[in-house]
Amino acid sequence: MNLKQYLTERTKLIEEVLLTYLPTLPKVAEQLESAMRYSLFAGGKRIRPILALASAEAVGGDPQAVLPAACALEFIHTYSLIHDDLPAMDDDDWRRGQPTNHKVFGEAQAILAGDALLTHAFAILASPDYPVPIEAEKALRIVWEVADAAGPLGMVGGQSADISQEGTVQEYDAPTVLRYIHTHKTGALLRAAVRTGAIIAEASPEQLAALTLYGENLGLAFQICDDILDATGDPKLLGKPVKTDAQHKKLTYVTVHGLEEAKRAAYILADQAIEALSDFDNAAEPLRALARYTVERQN
Ligand code: GRG
Repeated sequence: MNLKQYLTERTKLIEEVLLTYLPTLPKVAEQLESAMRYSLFAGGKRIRPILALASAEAVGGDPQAVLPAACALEFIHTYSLIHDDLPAMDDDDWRRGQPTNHKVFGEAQAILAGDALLTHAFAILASPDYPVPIEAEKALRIVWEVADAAGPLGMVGGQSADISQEGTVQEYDAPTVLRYIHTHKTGALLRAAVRTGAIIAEASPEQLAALTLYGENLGLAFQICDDILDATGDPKLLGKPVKTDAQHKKLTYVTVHGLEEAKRAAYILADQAIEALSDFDNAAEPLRALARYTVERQN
């Protein structure tokens, strides 16, 4: 399959729908709308929504039915990046080749933009205006899946662990802590993307288990590649400075296991993700191609 064309088409579709979910605010709150729009349309790869759509496709579902959940995941991802860049967290000035949200709108509006994107994601998920009707019970299950992945048992827990271990690595069992950080900070939302697509598309329990395994392996591979790119990537392609993990004394796969082992682990995990789909037919080809792309990407 032509992954480049697939990604272009999917990105276009997702961006059209994302725009419809961006709330229009009155003039007094226009700063908030602008700050939300700025980061939502700053050139992200849209991996999480694309995974949700591809997962639905893999079980013969209608990608249209997944679009609200896919967009909600991108809202949450965007909030996490805005907050992660704040001075209180990573204090980054650049993301995706552009000044970070707080550099343009100030810290207060950046915090609020993150808050608004997170909260609005759940308004999208719980809205009665689904383009393809969805049963209330299924909608509630999706809300739970996303909340669980984004909150203290998922991404926020992982981010907290990541911040609290900075510079204190010797006090912990580094590989175990690293695994917790990776599976929670990054893995949980990617796993949820794959699962929500599958659940909305009525995957069987066996299909859901296989797709969950795919999502877990992909999530780990994705974060290990992020660590590799921070250590060795091209800042022009990444749109942000590199080697910041070392500056922040972050625990990364590269610092804990070394660069060669990180590359090896990423490829093994991508292979395991693909292997998890062995009972799926050609409809899962986009997911297989996405696993390969995850470990070959340059940004
Ligand atoms: C602030 C609650 C909170 C969480 C932050 C996402 C995150 C957790 C931190 C960002 C820093 C980082 C490197 C996280 C790992 C996840 C990751 C690789 C994020 C970047 O995702 P991409 O590559 O980003 O999908 P784009 O720019 O393509 O949208």
